[in-house]
Amino acid sequence: MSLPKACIFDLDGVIVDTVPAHYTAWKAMADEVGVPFDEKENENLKGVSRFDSMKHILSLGNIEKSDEEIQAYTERKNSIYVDIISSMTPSDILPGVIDFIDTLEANDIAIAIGSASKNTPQILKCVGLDKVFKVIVDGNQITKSKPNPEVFLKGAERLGFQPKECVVLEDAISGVKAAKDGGMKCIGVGSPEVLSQADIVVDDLTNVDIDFLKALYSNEELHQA
Ligand code: B16
Ligand code: MG
Repeated sequence: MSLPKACIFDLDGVIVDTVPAHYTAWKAMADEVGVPFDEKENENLKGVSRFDSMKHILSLGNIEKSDEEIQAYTERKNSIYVDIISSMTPSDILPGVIDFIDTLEANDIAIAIGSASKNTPQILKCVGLDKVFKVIVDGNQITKSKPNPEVFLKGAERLGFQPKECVVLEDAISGVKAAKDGGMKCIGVGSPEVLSQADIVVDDLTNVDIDFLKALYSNEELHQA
């Protein structure tokens, strides 16, 4: 096999830069419960569901809350978040994404979304990508949050391909682990130190092309793009 059959894209932090909006909204919740929270700590929430993210923030301050209270925090967090992202437009798509999608389509490589976000449909609509992906698996359709591989395995299954025939593009530690535990190749988008479990890490998708995918599948020595 010299090329993958499909690419499964994470959404937040790979296709659109919603990471600062998530951070702003979680920081407001952390301030409310009196827990110190910064961008480094926010790395641990990337790819993690809303409920588990709030639980994580509370655990940082050894704070106990009932499931109902946690749910109420997540609803408040989401309303801050949705307010910020509702003004997103196609100009918020990250560098290299559109060209890479065009390349994949031209080479008959299927594309899917594998995101933990329940806001996936709204985000894709805002940025004009709601009719582009063959398969969309998001937070509304999964029961186990990343690092569990469920979201990507469902994506591969609905595409009709084996996990090893799919490449996942991910910006989160939890998402990279999910892809690798699911038996897929993984291109990390971000810092090589943070995403050390990925097969290769890039800053963004600008230099990810067909030759890059061929190299990934032929196990050639890969250098950071
Ligand atoms: P929502 P991804 C993830 O999306 C985000 O990285 C993570 O920060 C967020 O908490 C999670 O979605 C749930 O999002 O609150 O919108 O349902 O990176 O898997 O595309
Ligand atoms: Mg992400």
